Amino acid sequence: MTNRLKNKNAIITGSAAGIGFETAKLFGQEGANVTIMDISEEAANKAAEKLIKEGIIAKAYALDVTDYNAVQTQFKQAIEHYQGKIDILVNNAGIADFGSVDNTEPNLWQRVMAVNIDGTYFCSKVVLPTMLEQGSGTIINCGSVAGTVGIPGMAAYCAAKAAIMGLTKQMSADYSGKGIRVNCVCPGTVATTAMGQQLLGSDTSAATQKKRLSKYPIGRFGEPKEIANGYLFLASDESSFVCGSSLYIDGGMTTI
Ligand code: NAI
Ligand code: 1HS
Repeated sequence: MTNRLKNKNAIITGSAAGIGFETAKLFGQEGANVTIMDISEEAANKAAEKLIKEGIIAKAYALDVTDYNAVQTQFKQAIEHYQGKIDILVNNAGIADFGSVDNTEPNLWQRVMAVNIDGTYFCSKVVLPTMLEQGSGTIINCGSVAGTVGIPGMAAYCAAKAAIMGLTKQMSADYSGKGIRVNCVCPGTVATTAMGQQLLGSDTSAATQKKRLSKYPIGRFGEPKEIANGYLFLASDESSFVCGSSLYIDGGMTTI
């Protein structure tokens, strides 16, 4: 532990599992008071218990980031729980699904957009009044390589992630002069999470694996900790001059 987030209060959405959980753990190990928020109440509670057992200060809340009323209620409680101060928001919650425009049904399109982009907007909207009053804070959104290049058969997801990356720059333009930095991470495939497994699907044949990996110059997929490290950099004061950036953590996927 190097205490890079000592005395910072951090809310991480979608943090009961995967990249979000790894981020909550890392932030806690770096001295932050952590708020786990996740659509799965049971998983959120278990995640917080795990962190508390490690000596981390953590509290869990059930939250569907697409429900604006719930976002308002749960964030109010979460911010109050840590004495009304909020230093870090990580808009990590996201879902992916498959379909090209011609065969994506509107309800799937709307759900993918809702969780990724509406959720990012809702959660940011409710922390901003406190951050503006403080004159400090950092918001980190979750883009993707899919927000930069077209991934065949992922229309809604690519659109949602591109929107998040655009919103990141826009928010940075509005708030960086007010002490609030806004950035995003853009991960490449992290195969070990539930989303990674969904992405890779059931075809785990060597030929398919080789084809997928050929998109990654580094020759492997990412690990949740590698994305958490990016969130940590953007959350910490080490990135104090970094505003509105997209940090690609993708093994070079977007370079070829
Ligand atoms: P995951 O599926 O393993 O975990 C996502 C977490 O978010 C789960 O705990 C889930 O319950 C929660 N969640 C889902 N919908 C929610 C909602 N409406 N409200 C609150 N919580 C909700 O996913 P993973 O892989 O950890 O992804 C995290 C973020 O990283 C996502 O934004 C994803 O789009 C992004 N990402 C993931 C990549 C990957 O290959 N795994 C690559 C690029 C970006
Ligand atoms: C789900 C995540 O945002 C990554 S989409 C990229 C898929 S791949 O074709 O580069 O493995």
